[in-house]
Parts: sequence; structure tokens; C-alpha cells
Amino acid sequence: DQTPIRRALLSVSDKTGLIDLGKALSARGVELLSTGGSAKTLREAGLTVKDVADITGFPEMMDGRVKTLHPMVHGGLLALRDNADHVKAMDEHGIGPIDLLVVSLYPFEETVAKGADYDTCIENIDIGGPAMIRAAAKNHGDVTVVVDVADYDAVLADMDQNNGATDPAYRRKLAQIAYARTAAYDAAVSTWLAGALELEAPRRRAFAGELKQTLRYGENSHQKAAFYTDGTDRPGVATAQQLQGKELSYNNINDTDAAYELVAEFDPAETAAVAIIKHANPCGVAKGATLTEAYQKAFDCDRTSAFGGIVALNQPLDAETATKIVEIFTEVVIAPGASDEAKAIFAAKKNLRLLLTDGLPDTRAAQTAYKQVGGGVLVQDKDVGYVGLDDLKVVTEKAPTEEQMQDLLFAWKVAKHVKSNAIVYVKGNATVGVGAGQMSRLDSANVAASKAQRMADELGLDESLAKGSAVASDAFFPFADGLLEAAAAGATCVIQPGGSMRDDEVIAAANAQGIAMVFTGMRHFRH
Ligand code: 93A
Repeated sequence: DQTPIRRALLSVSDKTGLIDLGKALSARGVELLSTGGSAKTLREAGLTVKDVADITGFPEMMDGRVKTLHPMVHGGLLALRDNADHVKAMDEHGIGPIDLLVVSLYPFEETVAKGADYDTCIENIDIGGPAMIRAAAKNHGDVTVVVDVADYDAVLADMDQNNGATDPAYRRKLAQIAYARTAAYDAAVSTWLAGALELEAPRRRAFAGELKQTLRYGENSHQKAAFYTDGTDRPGVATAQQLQGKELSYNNINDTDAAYELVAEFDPAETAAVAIIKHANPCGVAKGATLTEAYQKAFDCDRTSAFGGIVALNQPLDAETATKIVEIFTEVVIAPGASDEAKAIFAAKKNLRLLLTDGLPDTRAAQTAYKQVGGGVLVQDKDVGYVGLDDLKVVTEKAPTEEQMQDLLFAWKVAKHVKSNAIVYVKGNATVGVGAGQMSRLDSANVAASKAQRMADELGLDESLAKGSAVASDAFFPFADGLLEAAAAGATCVIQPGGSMRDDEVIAAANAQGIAMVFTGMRHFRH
């Protein structure tokens, strides 16, 4: 009892699939209306098309800024077919109903991503397209609206199942997708303007995302969840290709992200590096002359926790490292590529998920980070703060040796990726104890130290792994006690932001212990 689609308006920037769609609609007896470029493409394929300009009585004008913004179009999209007044208005003004709208918007997001100038971006803000999409979507009781090339075939199939009409529930679903598209589109424009105008805190903000995957559940099995991409193609967990293994879970994605963002701090041209993550915190991170060496050292930091962990590499996975990794149960491995041999070794482990990307995440690229709180969203710049050798200030009588300095900087990079309060012991380019997420800095120092001791026991060593280590603290020591705890665990040098009211006390304690200490002047809280 649904009315079959008789007239369609096709107005698409992305002409992919347009000719096939036009042909399929024509074959089903649907009359085609279209705008300039789309009409030309269809005509060149031998199809009969009516120009929108012919039904509006106005030529496309102002460089195409005004083509479809006309009652002949919007009346045809918005009129309620079973409303006598609406039907009368259509008759009076000679407005023909438009039953199917197919639009792909001006490529605003792509234009911005290409780094186009201001005026070009402005010209790529589509006005008529979103207006039609919103009109058709509002009137989804009568009108079918399509905004994705990916939906063309499904719409045709639905028409075939409904005698040339579409199913009402399906139209409603398409309307939902349509509004998400226009919302995302305007969100992109607004976000671009916020950047272009350098507004520090825009008064209103819009968020957008495209579904990548419906997840089986969220952090726990009673929570529903899904994974959305932000539309950019930067290397990272959202754009990684999964070669094998079960579907990623919510926690897998979260942990894989933490692992990859951390390991990407290490320039692959300088060193191989491996990070092993559990519950979004590193349980082992190491640099090495080879990936295999780095993996072994990262694993040796906390073998117990590494079981069932997530492993991130900063260089393409090689066969030797692959062989090492498959010795224990690992949930996910992510790397900027893998050799064929390595892939073959993993292939034997069906459950092991292997994710590959083109290159590493850019850890210095400006990004916006969101965190939901009751009744709102906190927005901040992602922490892309970086401290190099030149930024460090030696505050103790003793200065770190070159080797100690290496370990200090390494510990600092890791600490940035550990939940606060973060205390990280490092020796020989590998973590030997990580204390994460404790409510007191002293507790974190304790946790890290006890891990270093436990691992030493496991390895049958007679002194703690923290003996002779470098220690990093993500924020300043408010009192000397945390530093003394680290010293007791065996740390011989310290890196921390400084800036406590009791810095003098902490420095004096370091001097008394014969410890070398440097201040970074930058804090890396992470909650
Ligand atoms: O400049 S517009 O905002 N003004 C309009 O009235 C209008 N109507 C459709 N852009 C408009 N469109 C857009 O033109 C569509 O959204 C689509 O992206 C594009 C199709 O143009 P053509 O068929 O000439 O390639």
C-alpha cells in the first residue's frame, strides 16, 4: 500500500556509482531530476534526465551557490502526500513530488584535510545539499533519502521487495543516517572555523563520528558499545588493518591505543622499541638494538602482567620477534607493518589479533581530547608536551651521567603514558618497575619498587631490578618521602617536573642520598 517511487532527484559531488544508480532507477520507471554536473554525467551515459533549473525556472547561479534552494524542490520534498492542504498547494503551484533524494555533499572535510586555503574551504560548504537532505529526512514518512554511495544497492533491493516503494522502517533508518551526516558535516565546518579563527573555547561545540564497528559489549558485558572513527586517516588503532584473530573488544581497542601511542614516542629511525600494556598501563617498555631485544627486555619487566597483554612495536614485525611473542598468550599485536615470514608465524595462532598500520601515530600532532563527566564533556588539547635534553635543569650537586640521562629521558617518556600517580623505574633502556594509578605518589613508588623486587626474585637475582635505576615521577614530589622511597628501592637519579613548595626539602634529600636530579618544568598528569 506504499506509493512506488516515481521521481528521484540526484545531486551528487561524488559521482561514484551514479550512472549505475541512474540506469537502475530508469529501468524501474523512475523519472530522474538532477543538478548540473550530475545531470551531465547521467546524460553522457545515455540517460534521460530533467534539469532542476527547468523545474525551478531559475538557472543555477552565483557559482552554483543557488541551484536547488527553491519551493519547486523543497515543496516536492516536504509536502505530506496524505494532507489535503499540502496536495492542494502542490496542485496550485505545479509542484511535483520528489520521492527519492540522493545527495553527496560538497567534499568539505576532504578539502580541509588537503590544506586548502580559506576561500576554497568556504566555497566547499554545501548549503543546498544539507537543506534538501534535512527536508527529505523530516518527511521520511513519504520520502526516501540517501547520503552514502554505500546505500545505493540496498535502496534498489528494498524497492524491489516493495513493488517499487520502500519500507517505512527502512526510510526511517535512512533519515537517521541523513541527519547524522548533516550534523557531522556542520560539526566539521564548525571545528574548522574554531581552528581558523583561533577561538580558544568555542561557545558551542559539535561532535561527529562514523561507525566503524558495533562492539559486542563495552568495558563490561552489560554495557552496549560501538567504535566510531573521526573521519581522519591518521595512523592509529582506528585506521589499523586487522589481519587475523577475533573481533577487537572495547578494552582491546582502548589498550591497543594506549600501547601504540606510547611506543610511537620512540623514533623508529633511532631505535627499536616495544611496549606491553595491561589495562591501559604499560607493564613493560624497552628500547633495543633489535625489536627482539626490545621485546625481551619489555617482557622481563613484569612477566606475570605481560600475560594476555597488548604488544605495540615501533618498527615492522620481523620473524624473530614474532617467534618470541607467540611463546606466551598475547591479545593483540600492533605494528607499522610485518614481514611475510612474521605473518606466517602469527597465522598459526588463530586467536592472536594482528593489527597493521601505514606508519606510526604522530605523537606531536595537535588533537582534541574529550572526557565525559556528569552533564557535560571536558575538552582539552591532547597531551603532546615534549621534553628534550636541552629542557632539563640539573638541581642537585651531582649531575646525571650520560647513561643516566638516557634512562631519565626514557623513564619520562614512559611516565607520560602511565595513569597518575605515575612512578617509573628504568635501567638500561628498559622499565624495571611501573607504579600506576595510586592515590598517593608514595604508594606508586612502593608499587613500582615491589614489582622490581618481585621480578628480581623470579629471575633469581640477589638485588632488586631497581638497584642503580633512574626514576621518573609524572608530577612533583610534594614531600621528600616519595623520593626517599625511590632511593631506598635503589634509584640513583630522578626526573620530575619540580615546582613543589618543598622543592628545597626534596633537593636536600636527594643531595643527602647522593642522587642526581633533573627538573623538566612540565607535568604529565594522565587520569
Ligand atoms: O552551492 S550549494 O549549496 N547550493 C545549492 O543550491 C545546491 N544544491 C545542491 N550546493 C548545492 N548542491 C550540491 O551540489 C549537492 O549537495 C551536491 O554536492 C552538488 C552536486 O552538484 P553537481 O550535480 O552540479 O555536480
